[in-house]
Formats: sequence, C-alpha cells, structure tokens
Amino acid sequence: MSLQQTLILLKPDAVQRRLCGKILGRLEDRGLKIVALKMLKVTKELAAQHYAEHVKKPFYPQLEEFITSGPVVSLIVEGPGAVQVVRDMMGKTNCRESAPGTIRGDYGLSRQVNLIHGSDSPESAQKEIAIYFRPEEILSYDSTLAEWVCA
Ligand code: DGI
Repeated sequence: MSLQQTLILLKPDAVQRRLCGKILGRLEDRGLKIVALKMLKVTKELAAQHYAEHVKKPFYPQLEEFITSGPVVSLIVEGPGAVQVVRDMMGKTNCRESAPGTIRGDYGLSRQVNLIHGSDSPESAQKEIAIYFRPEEILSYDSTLAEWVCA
C-alpha cells in the first residue's frame, strides 16, 4: 500500500472537551506520522471551501455555525493507506451509529458534533491539505519506527 497523507481536523467539541491529546495519541499509537499540526479558528470562508459539497444542503447553516464556533486542531498524518486507515478509526458520521473502538463510537453521541474530520479520498486529501496548509508548513523527516510499524 502506498504512502499517503490525509487531512484531519479535531473539531471544536474535541478542543472544548479536552480530548485532543487522547485522539492524537490514538493516531500516533496506530503508527501514523504527524507531518504538520496547528490550531486555528475556521472562518465562514474556510468552512465554505472545505465543505463545498455541502454548502447548498439544508444542514449547512448548522454545520457552519458548529465548525466556526471555536478553535480546531488541524493536522496532516502520513502512513500506508492513511486515508482509509483514518476513516476507519473515525467511525461513521453519526457517532451513535459508530462502533465502539472508533473515535466517534467511543467519545460521541451526536450526528453533527462528531469530534473529528478526516479526508474521504486521496483526491479530497490533496485538496484539503492545500486548503489548510502552506507547503512550507508540511515537514519531511525520517522516522526510525517506520520499519516496525509500516512494513
Ligand atoms: O466525512 P464525514 O464527516 O463523516 O461526513 P460528511 O462529509 O458527509 O459530512 C460533513 C459533516 O457534516 C459531518 O461530519 C456532520 C455533518 N452532517 C453530515 N450529514 C448531516 C450532517 N449534519 C446534520 N445536521 N445533518 C446531516 O444529515
């Protein structure tokens, strides 16, 4: 499986509930390598760029209000098949339908206030990485763990 990068947001509820450390720990424990990380507040313009496919949907005003309501942690992780690996770790969109052992299934009960975003395809990942990070913010470095966790 080829090495991929994917874009993750720890949403305002994860920051407010002080769950960022636990969620980042799960991603690191899995063997994913963090190659970029920062905190920011999502503006309405950024939300519309990120959620372009949802802007016309009836739930968008609520989604916009939530995602712009407080700081988020934005990061890029790298690993073999990272896009699907992260999607599987997240669980389903609706936390109530997410299996125990997934991030949403372990920490949430809401359909919208669901802790984490992860790109849903390699194409989305490329697009979202470019929305949230400038190229110079993305680091390239060797990890001695790679041969143990990624083989
Ligand atoms: O990739 P996901 O975050 O799992 O889901 P998505 O890209 O289809 O939708 C983006 C976010 O929009 C999702 O995390 C929660 C919210 N959302 C999706 N469908 C609905 C919704 N919110 C409401 N209120 N109702 C929906 O049907």
